Amino acid sequence: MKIVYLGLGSNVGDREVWLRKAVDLLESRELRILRISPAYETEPQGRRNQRWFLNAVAEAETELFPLQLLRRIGKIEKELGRKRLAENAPRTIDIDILFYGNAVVSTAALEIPHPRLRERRFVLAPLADLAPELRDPVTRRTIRELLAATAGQNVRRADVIIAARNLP
Ligand code: PH2
Ligand code: MG
Ligand code: MG
Repeated sequence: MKIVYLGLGSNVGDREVWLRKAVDLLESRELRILRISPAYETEPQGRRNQRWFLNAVAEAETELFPLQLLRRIGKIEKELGRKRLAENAPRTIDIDILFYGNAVVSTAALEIPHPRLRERRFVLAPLADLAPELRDPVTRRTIRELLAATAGQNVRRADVIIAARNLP
């Protein structure tokens, strides 16, 4: 069993509904959702002229291997109507593997930890709510330290709760 952190983001339609549906579809015998962070309203990074995102992070326990998890995530994104029109295009749902235990994976299909998480406040703020002392296995910095280095990107706590159906 590995502890994994998944980044969730949506900026199309009813964003909080997409996040809730993603969490419900992720939950399975092989992947148990343990905790969900508060949700954040976040300024789009990269392609700026699009709607703000709703972002959150899920902590889960899984027996799926990284590529199995990636395939499962891809199916869920497809089921929730994600169309890959262009890189960084608006999306109903984006689910990214942020951390997979302490594993470092570097292949063409998959990179773990997520290669851009260290400069993304929209990932680090919700992640720091769950695991501020978690250490990035590559830079050896904690999430708290990485978050402190990303001041300036606009993220605000949103007034919505993305609880999973079956959380204890
Ligand atoms: N995802 C991206 C690119 N830019 N910006 C915000 N605020 N939130 C995201 O989830 C996001 C982004 C690529 O996946
Ligand atoms: Mg992404
Ligand atoms: Mg993605």
